[in-house]
Amino acid sequence: MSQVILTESQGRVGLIRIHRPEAMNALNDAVMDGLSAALDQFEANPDIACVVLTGIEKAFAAGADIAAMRNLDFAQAYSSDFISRNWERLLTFRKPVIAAVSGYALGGGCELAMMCDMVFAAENARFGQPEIKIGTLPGAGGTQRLPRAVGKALAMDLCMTGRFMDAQEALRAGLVSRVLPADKLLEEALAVAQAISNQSLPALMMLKESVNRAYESPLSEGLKFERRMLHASFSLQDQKEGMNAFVEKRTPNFTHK
Ligand code: DAK
Repeated sequence: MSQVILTESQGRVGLIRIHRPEAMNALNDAVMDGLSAALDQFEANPDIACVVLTGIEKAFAAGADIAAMRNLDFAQAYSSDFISRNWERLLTFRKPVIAAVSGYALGGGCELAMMCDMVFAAENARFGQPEIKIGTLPGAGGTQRLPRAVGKALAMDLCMTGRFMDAQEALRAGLVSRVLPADKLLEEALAVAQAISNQSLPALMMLKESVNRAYESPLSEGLKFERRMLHASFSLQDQKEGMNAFVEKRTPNFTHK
């Protein structure tokens, strides 16, 4: 595993840290390849049910590495499928992922947070899509996921001005679900991840797939998909265990089957 990505397991939770402090965690090939490898490892491990993705105190990630990409020309960017090839892994990761954001989440860093299932922000978090200030535009979903998360007006405001949004504004806008003191961020994210990881893993995965359908299909198709997933969940041993435990007034013992 590359040193810019640090991983550890705590119970059924996998923790991934982006660690490139000299460049505000700017995202280069080493970071994205390392992140993909870490996700592969946690996806393949049946004892991991939830992942927390975090950075350093000053930055979740201040965007794609500007120094590394500034001299690219169109032909190189297009033919090498610049960035796309190692930026998609989070999107195919099937277990729940919490982004724990402290400091800057800018450009590709904000886009990376938005690829996670939920975002917790420290009080010092700053979100933005400042690509316009360096003569370009968001390229990893900022123009698509940001309007879905916060609405068109605020997305245009952030993308066109390049201004940063603080944690409270991000909470009001719906980009993040919790704001925490910086020194409690990771503790809380890990505690929530532990609680989630005690639920039935296949049911969590079906739930994640169903919520993501809300972004990919019209309401009627999403509702149909959700209904079929619900029917399928009745084939899980965990569904029987969960409902029996409720009726018998005891804590369920999920086996993730
Ligand atoms: N890239 C490279 N280095 C960066 C960086 C970045 N994005 N952000 C910060 N650094 C480096 C700085 O150059 C500096 O390095 P040294 O000078 O010490 O060597 C070090 O980190 C500390 O930064 P500062 O000295 O600037 O620290 P400050 O506290 O004064 O300011 C800041 C922090 C985060 C506000 C500032 O560094 C800043 O504005 N950074 C740039 C933010 C930005 O513009 N981000 C968007 C980048 S464009 C694509 C997918 C995605 C993308 C593109 C394509 N495809 C799928 C095709 C994404 C594009 C982007 O993200």
